[in-house]
Amino acid sequence: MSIFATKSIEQIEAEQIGPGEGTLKRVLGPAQLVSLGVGAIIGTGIFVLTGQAAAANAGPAIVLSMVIAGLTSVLAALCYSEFAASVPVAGSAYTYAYATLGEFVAWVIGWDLILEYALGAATVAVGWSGNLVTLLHQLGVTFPAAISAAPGTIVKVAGGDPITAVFNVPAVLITIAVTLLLIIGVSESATVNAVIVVIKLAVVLIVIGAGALFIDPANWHPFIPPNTGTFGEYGWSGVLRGAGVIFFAYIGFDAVSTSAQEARNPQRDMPRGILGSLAICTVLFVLVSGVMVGIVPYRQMLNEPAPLVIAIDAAAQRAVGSVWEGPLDVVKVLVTVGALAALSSVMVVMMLAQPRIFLAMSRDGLLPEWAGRVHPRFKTPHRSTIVTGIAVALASGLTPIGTLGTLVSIGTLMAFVIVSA
Ligand code: ALA
Repeated sequence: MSIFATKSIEQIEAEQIGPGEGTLKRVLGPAQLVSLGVGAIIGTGIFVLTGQAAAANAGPAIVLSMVIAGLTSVLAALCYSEFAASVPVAGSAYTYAYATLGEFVAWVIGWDLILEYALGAATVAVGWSGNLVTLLHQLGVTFPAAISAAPGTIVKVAGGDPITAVFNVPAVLITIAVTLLLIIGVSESATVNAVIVVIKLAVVLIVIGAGALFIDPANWHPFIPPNTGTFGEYGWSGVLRGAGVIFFAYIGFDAVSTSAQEARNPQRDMPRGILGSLAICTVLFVLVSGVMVGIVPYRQMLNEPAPLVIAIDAAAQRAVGSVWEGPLDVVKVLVTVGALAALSSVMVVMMLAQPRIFLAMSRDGLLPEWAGRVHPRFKTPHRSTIVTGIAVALASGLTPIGTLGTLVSIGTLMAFVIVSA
């Protein structure tokens, strides 16, 4: 047997029946698949990174960066759609590599996907922790700084000396909560995700609608600020660098493909889920970023972890004395709550995806048999979900967000390259 041996689609589908306890349930319809995609996509990228990319790289042309990153994602999404419809099993990029490039490449990409999904969830858990501490602070509650970040991280404390953190407790708690939900069932997880998706879509639409009233077109000029002489600092190179930075915002449409084995009608609905969610998010991202740099001069968003809050703040200052003053204060709190909700659902979908890759690898004998077991009642891959939960909890409790984010980008890029190949 060559390590480059491939498997036919018929063989892959036949092997999906698990030992004893059966297989995953085909329960997900088109709306749930689109909402899984939106759930995975809208998160840290749009709520955190957009301001940084506009301030440091693209200026108001962050809108063009969004379009470029969106178009690039569409190319990968077309490949994923084609595959998810023709090989509707749980393994996603891992299985597609097995069917085409052979077992060795599949094995490499199977492990690589841990970088995208498990560490992606860990990255977002750390972001969630930061947002929770901010929200508690807004509510007048001080969370102990020492247990709010990875070991060695210097945490600024209002009115006191900086503290060196020892562990990120909120990140671990949200990971445990998501793990328990995922064990209980895929329908339940999809329902919770759908509720969160409605909340975050509402928040994004409110920001677009309310913010649009307070745009000062002068902030859009010059649309592409002149390059500073350094590659990636404004000018066209800045637009491209910006696209690279906010590419993270689009990651997640591919996670839909790991649910192909749980889709009722994968041939019809997987392309709808993958391309539909990407299309919705691309339009929203272009609008949100355009509104954001229309309200606030882009340079003001440098190193700001909550750029949308800064934008709504600026709008609120312009609205003082008008009927909008009160509503905009509410919108500001909604944005923080929306960010927390958004990050939770990104975690749900990423941590839904990871055990399904393990399940597929186990069915092929590339992981032990227990990793592919499906719970007799819940019909979820409970053991690999627990292992994923423990790994994500440890990574998010102990690792700084910058390290995690870099590993996620490497893993995702590699997966997209292999799927396209
Ligand atoms: N696209 C996801 C996010 O921005 C990974 O959080």
